[in-house]
Amino acid sequence: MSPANDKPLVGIIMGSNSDWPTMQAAAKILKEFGVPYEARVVSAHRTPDLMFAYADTARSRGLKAIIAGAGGAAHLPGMVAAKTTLPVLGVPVQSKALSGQDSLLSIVQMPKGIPVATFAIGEAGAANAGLFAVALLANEDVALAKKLEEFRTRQTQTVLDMTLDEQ
Ligand code: RP5
Repeated sequence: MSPANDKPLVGIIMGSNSDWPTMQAAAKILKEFGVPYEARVVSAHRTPDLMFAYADTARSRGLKAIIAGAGGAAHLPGMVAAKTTLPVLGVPVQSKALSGQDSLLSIVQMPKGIPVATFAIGEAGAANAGLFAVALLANEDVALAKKLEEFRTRQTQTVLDMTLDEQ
């Protein structure tokens, strides 16, 4: 899945299609900025061979970053990071049992040597992972950096324009 037919620069992967309502927030940001992406279900424990192949070939296929979302014992981002030197952005999906605390700790507590940039639990984290991927790409892309500046300016203006109802 990609907004254009361009080669994807960012891979969005997730452990299950039940993660997609959350991970769509990352896709929405990339689409808004015109960054070509792909989105796929890749499970660390249910499709381990696919996960290895995905991570192994990610750089040679032209990806610049991988956004990986998972819930529960969320080992997908860490395992993918173990198999590629691309930046891996981890999104803890809100789990039913522990509201995503388990996902967060599984992703954030990587032992030294294999980093995963970890974002907030749920949709906010997915959107911020999308924005972070844009910021990474913007280092080498002046037009994208300008779009990011404009996004921030609009966001600031939205808050400056906020009014409160009379009490
Ligand atoms: C994880 O288990 C997925 O990332 C998902 O968050 C969670 C539940 O998966 P399903 O049972 O909905 O497929 O692997």
